[in-house]
Amino acid sequence: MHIHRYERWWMTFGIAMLVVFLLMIGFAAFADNINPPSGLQQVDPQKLSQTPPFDKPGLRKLPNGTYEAYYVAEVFNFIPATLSVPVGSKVTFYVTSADVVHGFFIPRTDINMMAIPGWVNTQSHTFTRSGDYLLICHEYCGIGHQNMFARIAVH
Ligand SMILES: [Cu+2]
Repeated sequence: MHIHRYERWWMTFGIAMLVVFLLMIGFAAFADNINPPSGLQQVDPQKLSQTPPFDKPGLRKLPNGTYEAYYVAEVFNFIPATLSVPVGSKVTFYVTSADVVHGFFIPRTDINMMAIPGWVNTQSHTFTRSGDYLLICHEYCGIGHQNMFARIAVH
């Protein structure tokens, strides 16, 4: 089979780039220790209403002054719908879903997770700027997806 010289160059280039990108991902994962956020804790989505802390979702203040926020995502709400914390607060978010896969995204922060039934995802953020933050679902979850949001007041 004859392969044109330019075709061979492009194939070599394409395969070489694939190898380079795989090495970069491997380097980031193992040498730089960059991993997807948690997702190691499991919970029964059928029994969230009886499983602490998701039986009473909301904000907890820890003795060290930081906060933990427990969220349940369900079609088409976040529970709690509103939250308020003082400026400068470090908040660790714990999120799970009661039904289907939802998104958990707070623009202007680095909080960007999936809410997956059966799993608890975790990310932390320190709110250094005051304002009203929107928490939105950014994974299409059904007919009311565009109305799925909550608010976080930082003052
Ligand atoms: Cu959604």
